Amino acid sequence: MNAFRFLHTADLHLGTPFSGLAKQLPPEWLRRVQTASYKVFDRIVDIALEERVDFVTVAGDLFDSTSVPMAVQFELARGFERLRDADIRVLVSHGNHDPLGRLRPLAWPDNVTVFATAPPVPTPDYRVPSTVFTIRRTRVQVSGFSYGQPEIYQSLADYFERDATVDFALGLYHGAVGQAGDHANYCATRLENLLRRNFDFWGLGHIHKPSVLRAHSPAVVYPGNPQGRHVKEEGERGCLIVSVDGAGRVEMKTRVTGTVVWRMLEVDISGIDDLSLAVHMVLRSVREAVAGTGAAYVARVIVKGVTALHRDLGAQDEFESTLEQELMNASLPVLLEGVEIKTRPPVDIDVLAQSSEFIGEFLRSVRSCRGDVQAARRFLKPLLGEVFHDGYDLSFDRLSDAEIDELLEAAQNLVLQHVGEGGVTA
Ligand SMILES: [Mn+2]
Repeated sequence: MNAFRFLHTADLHLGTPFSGLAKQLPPEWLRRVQTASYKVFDRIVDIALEERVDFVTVAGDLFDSTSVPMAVQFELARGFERLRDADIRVLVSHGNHDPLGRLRPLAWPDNVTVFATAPPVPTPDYRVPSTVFTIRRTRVQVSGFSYGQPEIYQSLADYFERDATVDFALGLYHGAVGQAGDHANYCATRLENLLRRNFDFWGLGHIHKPSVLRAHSPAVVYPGNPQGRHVKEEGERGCLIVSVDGAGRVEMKTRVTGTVVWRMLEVDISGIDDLSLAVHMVLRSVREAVAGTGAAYVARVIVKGVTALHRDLGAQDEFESTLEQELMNASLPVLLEGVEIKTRPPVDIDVLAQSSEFIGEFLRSVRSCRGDVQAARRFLKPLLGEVFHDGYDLSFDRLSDAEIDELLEAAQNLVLQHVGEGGVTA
């Protein structure tokens, strides 16, 4: 076989409305983030042309939803045309966000292959659709399926079949391989199930955090979404350039695509008892995080540590606007998305916990909850049921163990802030 290369991406979520950010970001930054997301396919096309790849694969969630603005569909078509003009074919599978058949009818140029939908419950004779093409006398198979509805739970790994005549077989799989983390368990399967199919490369989609589940023979990779959409999708984002040599060996590199980078910055101010030093430390950590990449950043700053400033920082809004002002003065390309204060006052919690007053009882119950997450859930659910009502993202039961622990710590810190004031004494 001869060497070739391709670009793999997934989870572009074109047309994402960023409804949650409208309140948090000033209008010009909201526009910047929106543009970054709408234009991400353009940057991917630029990279494909620059890297002279032979084809491009997309493993689902090209669109954020089936009701994206029509203009977004046309913009995508223009990107496909630029690839067609460079003789680059595109292989697309649709995911849970953009199930096939629910989108407006708009024909793509003829360099684009869209994989047909998989039945939600396949019959034993079902096979995932494949297309085979030749690049400089090398026969390449790409197999993939589209979602025809927003939810498919069954693993489809066993329905991939290698064509015996090809030099290289590539599978596109939009779903949860191994641990799904925060993502829904769609098409949940295990790495072993994919490995059994004797393919040479698995281009995954669905999980937005980039991760290499296996580096070679075969490589199994989540490229991550090429543009983060909120602070939990932090860090530089990109697409994968995969080079295959004459022996079928795979080499991967990431090309950065995101122009707005989200950052979660933890700053430990333990022992600092002067506000200007605290602000200085935050600024230094921001400066280090954004050094020399040319991207625009949106950062959430988390201030932690044991400090006598704990009570002063309790006026979070004031600290946030001060930081905003100081960041602006330092002319760093950073917008503050928010500030979380997770400091603790320099008090001896062990001593306080022995108190027979409210504070002792409070600290003891926090401690016992933190030692037993099931007990914590039983204790907190009736108290927080009103706050975390049963919406998709807001239900109490969807909180992870780590989030429960964070809540408990935040409650403890809030109460400790008032130690020494009237009513809360050791
Ligand atoms: Mn997705």
